[in-house]
Amino acid sequence: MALNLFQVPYELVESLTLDAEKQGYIKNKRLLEINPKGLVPTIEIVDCCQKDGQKLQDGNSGNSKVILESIDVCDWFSKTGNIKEYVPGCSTENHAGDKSQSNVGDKSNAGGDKNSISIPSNFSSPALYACALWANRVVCSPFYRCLVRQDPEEQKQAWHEFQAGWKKFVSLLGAKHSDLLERIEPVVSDDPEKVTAVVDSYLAEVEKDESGNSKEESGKEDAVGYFCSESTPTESTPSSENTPSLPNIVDLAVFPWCFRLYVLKEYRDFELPEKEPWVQKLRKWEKNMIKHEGIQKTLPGKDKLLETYARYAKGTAKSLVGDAVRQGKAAHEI
Ligand SMILES: N[C@@H](CCC(=O)N[C@@H](CS)C(=O)NCC(=O)O)C(=O)O
Repeated sequence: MALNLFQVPYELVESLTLDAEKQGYIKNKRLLEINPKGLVPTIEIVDCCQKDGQKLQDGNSGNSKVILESIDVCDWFSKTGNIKEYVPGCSTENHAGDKSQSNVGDKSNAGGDKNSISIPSNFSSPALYACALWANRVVCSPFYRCLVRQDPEEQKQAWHEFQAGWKKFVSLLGAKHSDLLERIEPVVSDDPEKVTAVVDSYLAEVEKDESGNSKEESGKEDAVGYFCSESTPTESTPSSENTPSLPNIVDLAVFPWCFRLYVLKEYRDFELPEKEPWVQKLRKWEKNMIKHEGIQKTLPGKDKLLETYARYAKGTAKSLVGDAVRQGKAAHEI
């Protein structure tokens, strides 16, 4: 998603192929060389350019740099500021929203001058990164537990946690919550529990402030915002004039688990209470996320996803994630 959103040219290498029993994966040899866990996404930047005279090796071999973990990939991009300094063939213009996507996914076009790859400074920060890890814990991990665990009581418990995670995320949409990031900053490199505690105490204050004032922001169709940040672009905002506001690292971290909600309906008959205001807000956020062409392009076909998750739902999937969750670990711990 981040690569598409910022129009970073890349070559997609499908690295997980189903085995003959269709339960486990045959993993690409190069993937296992650069990421012994064999998890995707794994990004390899070959022929890395120099930055301030220093090659970006970071323990990786030669001139290539490897980045593991989806959240770290997003964070790395934001740290580079301007990708062109690192990725061969990138152009030098300023960021131009997410209008033209012509070279995405097509290495042969890498080098086109039309595309510009400068990452907005508010895409990630130490506090947002910590929040992305938090969001991943409260949303992604319960999703896998709903699906992989076979005990109906455990599934229900996980569904309860999954909804609670989403409810918290939704409560933190919009620029008015940017204060939270200041509170997170002092605990970013600490125990993740501290980040959770700061988020929860902030949410308790928000709830207290808002009690008695339960009116939803009706009428402000697109004013939902992103995680702790400003509103999304509306249909009427011409993206050619201003750089439209983009989702940040936290929005990207959780979006796949919103898009996959129908999987839980299909296999567990779990459904969000669509009429509740927080779910409506979540759906508006989802709609705004999908408005970005770069995000749209990453969406897998719904039937394909159902097929992929069927073996997780039956508890037969042989994969690092499937095995870990079956053994009682959280998906974010692998
Ligand atoms: N924490 C990792 C998780 C990645 C992950 O779970 N990837 C799955 C596909 S979405 C995978 O590679 N599965 C193969 C396996 O479990 O063996 C991240 O966010 O990048």
